[in-house]
Order: sequence, then structure tokens, then C-alpha cells
Amino acid sequence: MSAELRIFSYMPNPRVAKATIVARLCGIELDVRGAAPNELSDWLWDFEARPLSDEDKAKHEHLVRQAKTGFTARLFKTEAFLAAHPFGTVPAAFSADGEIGIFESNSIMRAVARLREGQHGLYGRDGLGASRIDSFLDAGLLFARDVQVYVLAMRGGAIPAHVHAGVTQAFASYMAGIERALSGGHGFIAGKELTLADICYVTELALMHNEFKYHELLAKNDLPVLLTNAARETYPLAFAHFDRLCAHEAFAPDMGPYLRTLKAP
Ligand SMILES: N[C@@H](CCC(=O)N[C@@H](CS)C(=O)NCC(=O)O)C(=O)O
Repeated sequence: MSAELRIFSYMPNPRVAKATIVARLCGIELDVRGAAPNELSDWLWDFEARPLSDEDKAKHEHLVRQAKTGFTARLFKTEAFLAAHPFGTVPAAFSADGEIGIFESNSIMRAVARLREGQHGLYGRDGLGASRIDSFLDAGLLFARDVQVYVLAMRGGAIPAHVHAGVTQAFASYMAGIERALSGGHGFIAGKELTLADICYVTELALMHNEFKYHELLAKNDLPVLLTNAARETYPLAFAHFDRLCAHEAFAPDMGPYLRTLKAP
């Protein structure tokens, strides 16, 4: 069987894991290609993404664009890539023929789930169910945006106070909502079944675990750590759900190795 969707991204990336977890649950083959973040500046950003030799780079000088988010270097993005992905971001998914670009990791995850529409409840069982899941995904994107700014600031070695204040507020608001949703006792965030809402939650919270690597930097800046035992006590259902799903057979191949590299100090 050939891959039904192609995804290009830096690796490892929990936002790509949204798609690979769904693919595992639905028996879908994905073609995932990419490399470590610092290597993607040596890649051609295209449906046929590939590493460029020095000679290739000189030939493709006209494709160079200044990176905006998460990359400091110049990036080689083809016109076709930007036509398919107008915001120029990764993860970048393509239909198998390369004609259709799908961007934003939540939308890529939905696209994978739709490949087996009607055969599972991951994206709800009807229109209203899907809309409820969309609500959690939208709330997740708001949280994810602040986490992204926070992680990139930490990676850059400087954490502006307003960035820390923003993620503190986003974390409190998102986690309180997830805790409340789980307090209904149905077992999953959107109800009685595992859905995209759970997958989005686990992967975005996993990304925030990058904070583990920067405790010293936070202390130096007099800023509190957010992922603490106290937070686990404030949101017990949410963290238990996170731990349980990280160990789930569809999540563990992505979440296990990712979180092991981010062990709590
Ligand atoms: N909310 C987006 C985030 C995508 C994003 O911002 N990607 C950044 C890397 S973290 C990017 O591709 N930057 C490319 C550039 O700056 O040109 C998602 O979930 O897919």
C-alpha cells in the first residue's frame, strides 16, 4: 500500500505525532519526511522535500526566504510549496499527488482521520460531535500558540516577562477546561470515546515539557516553572489522562522517545 498523505516537518515534532497517532489507530500509511530542526535550512521545502548539496543550494539561491518562526536561518521554499502552504510553515501535509496542501497540525490530524470517515469515532459520530471536538481543538490552538512562543523564547536563551505571563495564563485556562471536561467521568475529553481532542491535548502538553530543559534559565530570570508537582495536584484528572495516554500503544511510539529526551531535572 502506498502512503495516502505526505508530511514534511522538522523531527521529532509532537505536532506531527497528532497525525501519526491517528494513522496508527486507523491503519493508515503516511509518508513522513524531514530532519532535525537545524538541518531543515539545508533542505528544499517542497512536496519533493530533500536535503540540498552545496551545489544544489547555489542553484536554488532564488528560492531563499527569511524564516519567521522557529528558524533563524534562511530557508529554501519553492513557489509550489508556498502555493500549497501560503503561511510557509511545517508540519506541511500534501495529498498523495502533491496537489493539495494541508497546514496547521490540527487540520492535518483531521485530514488523516477523514481518510477513514465513518469507520471510527475519532472525529465524532455526527456533525455536532465533530463540532464539539473542533471546540477543543480551537482551545488547544490558543494554548499551543503561547506554548510555542514560550518554548522558542527558552530555546533562544531569553524569556521576556510578558511571554511567561502569557503562557502562565494560557496554561491555567486550558488545563482548567480539560480538568473540568474530564470531571464528567466519561473517560475522555469530549465524551465516552478517544477523539482528536485527546490527541491534541496530549501532544501539545508534551511539547510544553520542553520546559524541563530550562529550569536553570527560568531560575536565573526569577520566573516560576509551570510543569510542577503542584500543577499535577491542581489538575489531577488532566495529568492522569496525559500519563495514561502517553503509555497507550498508539501514542507510546511517539510520546515515549520524545518525553524521555525531556526528563524532569
Ligand atoms: N500552529 C502551527 C504551528 C506551525 C509553525 O509555526 N511552524 C514553524 C516552526 S515551529 C515554521 O514552520 N516556521 C517556518 C518559517 O518561519 O518560515 C501548527 O500547529 O502546525
